[in-house]
Amino acid sequence: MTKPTHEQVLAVCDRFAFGGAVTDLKVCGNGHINSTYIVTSESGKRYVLQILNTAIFKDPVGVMNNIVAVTDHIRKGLAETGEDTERGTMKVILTKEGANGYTDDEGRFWRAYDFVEGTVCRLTVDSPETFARVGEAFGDFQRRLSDFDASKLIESIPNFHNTKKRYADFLAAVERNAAGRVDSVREEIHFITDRADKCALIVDALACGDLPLRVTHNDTKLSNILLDEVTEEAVCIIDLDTVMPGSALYDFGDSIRTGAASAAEDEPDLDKVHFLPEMFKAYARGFIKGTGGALTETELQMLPDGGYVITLEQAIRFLADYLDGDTYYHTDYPDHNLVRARTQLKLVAETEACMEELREFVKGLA
Ligand code: GN1
Ligand code: MG
Repeated sequence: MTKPTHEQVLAVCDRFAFGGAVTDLKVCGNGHINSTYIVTSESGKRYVLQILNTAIFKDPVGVMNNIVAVTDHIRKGLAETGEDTERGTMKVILTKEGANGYTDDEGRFWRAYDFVEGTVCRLTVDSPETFARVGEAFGDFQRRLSDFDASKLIESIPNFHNTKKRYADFLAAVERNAAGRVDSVREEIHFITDRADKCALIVDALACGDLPLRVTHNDTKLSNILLDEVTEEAVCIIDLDTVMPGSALYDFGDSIRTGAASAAEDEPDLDKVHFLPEMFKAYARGFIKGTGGALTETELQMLPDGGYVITLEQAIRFLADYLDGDTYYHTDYPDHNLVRARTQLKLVAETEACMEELREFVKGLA
């Protein structure tokens, strides 16, 4: 789909109930999937305007219905306990016609949110205290949705964290060799195929009922939570596109993947990339507290597997996209997906070396 012109974006703004004319419009580049703009209206209020990637999210209206239902539920809970309903969850801005999104003449699907002022989003954190708060917030998110009727949700991306399927898709990408890159990444491919059995850990435990199905966020990377710019308090969980039934371990794992790492997901210098057990521990403490004691014995025991499997899964996804010629993730340069895959593999290797220590630690918490 072609990039909209500035004038086209302004015309789209006019469709949404932004309370006044637009005085400023900026592109905001960070996500790997959707395209984001920051809109300021004459009232001074700011909004986030996004093009939802409909090659990936095939049912955009369904995705928005999910988000409206989930955020309404959370907001109701916040109101009941007198917490911050303004900044505590995302607020969808409807179109002037009252729809939860707008499809333009070229078929792009647009949606909008309130901009949460006074917050920052980070790719890495240094402080274990901050990361523990992030853990508590994501745990709390699951707790708040524990009484949400999951049958109201569509599955926005089927098999999203089906790591076995991700692995099979990866093997197919190796087989296709669409971009002719296989020979240059043999070592990475072998690293992954050596760990094929690990891809079954969470999927099989869910299938046999050892792990419960919950309503989960499924994309809990560090940059998907807004922190107060002054206090670093966790303020608002964003990017709810993939909220659907899943495992607590997915949410735990994706935060560990990004926050218990010493560098950003696309750090090209692997010497700077390390798994940080102390950050894992801080997050685990926060997460368990946030879930309010809801995690089962098996979930607790498998927290280290959550971090491990989701990091491996992400490596598989980045490398598969590299082999396919970068058709899924936005990339800024030709080897971007390979750089990303390599950081993930380094983290997998270092996590493996600490697994016993992590297991001992969570045993102590349980
Ligand atoms: C994508 O949407 P965004 O940029 O937060 C991806 C996640 C990956 C992540 C890797 C729908 O997340 O699954 O973990 O990139 N989202 C989708 O940074 O595929
Ligand atoms: Mg996203």
